[in-house]
Amino acid sequence: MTTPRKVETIVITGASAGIGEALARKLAGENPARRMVLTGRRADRLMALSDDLACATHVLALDMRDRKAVFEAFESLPAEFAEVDVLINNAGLALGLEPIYAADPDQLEQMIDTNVKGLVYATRALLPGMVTRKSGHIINLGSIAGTYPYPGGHVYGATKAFVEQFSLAMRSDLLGTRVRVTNIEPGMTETEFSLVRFGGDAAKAYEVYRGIDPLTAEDIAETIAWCLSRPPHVNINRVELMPTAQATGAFAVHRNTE
Ligand code: NDP
Ligand code: 8X3
Repeated sequence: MTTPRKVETIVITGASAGIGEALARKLAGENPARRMVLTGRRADRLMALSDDLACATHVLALDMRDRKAVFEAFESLPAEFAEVDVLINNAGLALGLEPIYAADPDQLEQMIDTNVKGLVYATRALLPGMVTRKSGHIINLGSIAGTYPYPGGHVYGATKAFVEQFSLAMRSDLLGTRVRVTNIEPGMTETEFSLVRFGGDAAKAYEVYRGIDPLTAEDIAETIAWCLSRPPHVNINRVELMPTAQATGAFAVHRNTE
């Protein structure tokens, strides 16, 4: 048995807000010796976060939908960040809540390109190094929406179902490499998620969480940190978590009215 490498270099996609930002703060706070690559489209947010963190950071202003940019950036990381131990595939979004027959095709495409294709690009770019070093951990942000459908969730939920299956499938391919894969599947978590989903409509976003105690970005960050801190022989395949105030519902039935 060789001694596993200590977790040191961590890539977080979508670190400019919400869960990604909370996780960067949590992991840097736990161990300032860590090195962190922070990605997102909003460079100003990433720079401000980087200034706040005690650990060494490398900021990548990057649109995850841009395949060439993602591969180039991750395959040419500065030497001190090049040996990535952990990839947090967090960048993602939901857009709209209209039924599929009325949804905006551009929004549908943006969800697929970000949540599915962007996640695959980052994974494909960074996995070879992990496999060669026989050490690594990929944490994907799935969702309860990948398991339980809800009206208007169609493509968003389907992207997260992809993430769920992709995570399990990767475990098959990675057997024997010591690289771990975990899918985190949260329910309602109050971040900028609903603001983004409703195109910046703060009143609509507020309604989503009104009167309940939703999960927080910090709750998810703690869950991820716990998964990362398990000993190397333990792979947490998936974690599904919801606010106590949320549950799945009964099947919906439409009755003919005569
Ligand atoms: P936020 O909207 O607060 O954060 C989303 C992050 O993703 C931002 O940093 C954003 O950065 C980044 N992002 C979005 N699109 C792109 C893109 N094209 N390229 C690069 N980065 C992008 O939402 P959350 O923190 O809540 O969401 C994080 C993940 O968690 C998502 O995958 C989401 O689906 C998942 N999730 C969220 C839940 C919730 O209820 N909040 C529940 C279950 C899962 P920027 O805009 O700067 O590019
Ligand atoms: C986000 C959770 O239930 O709003 O993935 O789709 S939900």
